[in-house]
Amino acid sequence: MPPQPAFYVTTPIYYISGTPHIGHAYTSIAADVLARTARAHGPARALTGTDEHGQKVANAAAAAEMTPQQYVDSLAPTWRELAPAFDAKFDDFVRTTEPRHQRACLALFERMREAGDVYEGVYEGWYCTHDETFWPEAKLVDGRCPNPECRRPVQWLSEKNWFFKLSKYNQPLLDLFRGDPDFLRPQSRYNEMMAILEEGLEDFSISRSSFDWGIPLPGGGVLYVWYDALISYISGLGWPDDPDGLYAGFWPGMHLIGKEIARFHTIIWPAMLMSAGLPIPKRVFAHGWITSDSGTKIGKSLGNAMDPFAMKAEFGADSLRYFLMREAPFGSDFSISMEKLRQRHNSDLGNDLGNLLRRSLAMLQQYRNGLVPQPTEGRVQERVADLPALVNEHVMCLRFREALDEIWNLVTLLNRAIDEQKPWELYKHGRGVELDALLYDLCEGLRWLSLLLFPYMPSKATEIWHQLGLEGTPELPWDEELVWGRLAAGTQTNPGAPLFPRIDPPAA
Ligand code: ME8
Repeated sequence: MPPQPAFYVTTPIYYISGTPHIGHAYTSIAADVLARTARAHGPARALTGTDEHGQKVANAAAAAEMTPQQYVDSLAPTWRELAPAFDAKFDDFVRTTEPRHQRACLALFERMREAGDVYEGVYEGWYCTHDETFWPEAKLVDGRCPNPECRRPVQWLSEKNWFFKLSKYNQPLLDLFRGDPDFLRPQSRYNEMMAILEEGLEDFSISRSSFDWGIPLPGGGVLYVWYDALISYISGLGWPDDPDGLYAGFWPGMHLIGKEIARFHTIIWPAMLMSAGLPIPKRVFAHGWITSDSGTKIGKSLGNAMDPFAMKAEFGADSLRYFLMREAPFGSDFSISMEKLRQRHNSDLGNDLGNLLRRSLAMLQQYRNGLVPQPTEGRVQERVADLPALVNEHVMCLRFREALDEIWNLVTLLNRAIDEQKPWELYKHGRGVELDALLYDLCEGLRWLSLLLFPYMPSKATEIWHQLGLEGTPELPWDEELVWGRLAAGTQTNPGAPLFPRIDPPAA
């Protein structure tokens, strides 16, 4: 596989006033799978964080009888815990109240002003505080926020603000979309944004002046919270000073987002960057929503939020990670329930993968004292030659489920080899060469599975690694490690506890 350029992926920075739910865990886990796969090929970086300014936070702080700063400081630790709780490894966590972020925002604002793209004006129109979005009268639905997931009352604003000449970037954005259809995936979101671009863009307000919880601007007022939030993707790399060379080394990167914020990420953000003369993101992927069984988007404000920490307590982080990546194509909505989680845990993980490890190592123990035999020309080797490239390609194109399907072909192949070749009979009939070949294929196949599954299930993949008698972790370069025959003959395997003990429904 040719070396890949430095890889950078971000999650949205989550609204600090919310509570982490399974939807947030979903994006963070997906970003982690992507970053871990990229790290198997070269340098990679992942960023997450919290969105801490805006009117919604100011209102929530007032309701909690705290200053906004006290309020956000009290909530930040919970958000910091989200990624580590699901074994998602981020290189940095950016908070929009940090000085490094404020500096970057003001620097970008200044660049856009120097480009002649920022002017003073009066915003007279509607605003949805919950979505932190300006809405023209014509877009309202029954006088309320047009977002079907929100539909809250909107507020009339009349504010003297700074405006961004977004209209100037209408044509460059159309050119971008037409020239690079992969800029925004999946296709449904691309079509939606093209329709907005074809309808024509209007300039819009990038500051607020009726409250002060935001990044203060030199002449008064604060930056509009979305303008501020988007800049976190480069402030988190150290732009503009770039003391550690991270911006130079990793930007532009890829953004993973939920589909409801595609307009901000693929119209407003690239236009801001174009105006400031900076490179635009390589790609934006707007994934689907996790819904309840009735099809409603899961979210705290809808009262149906699923607590990811409770799910983890029942299934473990790896099983949950696997479920989220396997259940549906990344661009589609899907529903989640304890029953569905249980089903995948017991069947894919327990029966297919866990049993493969258990019976392979048990037979090796019984027939060869747990020692890996000499590698021989096995039948599996030729079947897996393309597997690493295929899995990598799927993951880099955000086809997590398809990548897992490919990996599972190897699980099935190995399980079938046991069922068809019946090692117990080979042993009984003294067919030692064939038995050794089969046992080697099983162990080497499991080593490959450990390396390929590490991005999805870091802790279970490491357990497989250790049960195979290998040291360290399978966080290793694929080019060097996914070479058939690297597992040394004579390795003493070390069978351990079942990987995925069965989980039964609670007694009725
Ligand atoms: O929008 N299904 O923050 P937020 C799948 N601060 N993903 C979901 C989800 C669900 N039911 N619910 C939430 C914001 N998400 C802004 C972002 S970025 C510069 C500023 C995930 O706390 C998904 O990634 O509302 C979605 O886009 C994000 O959480 C929204 O998080």
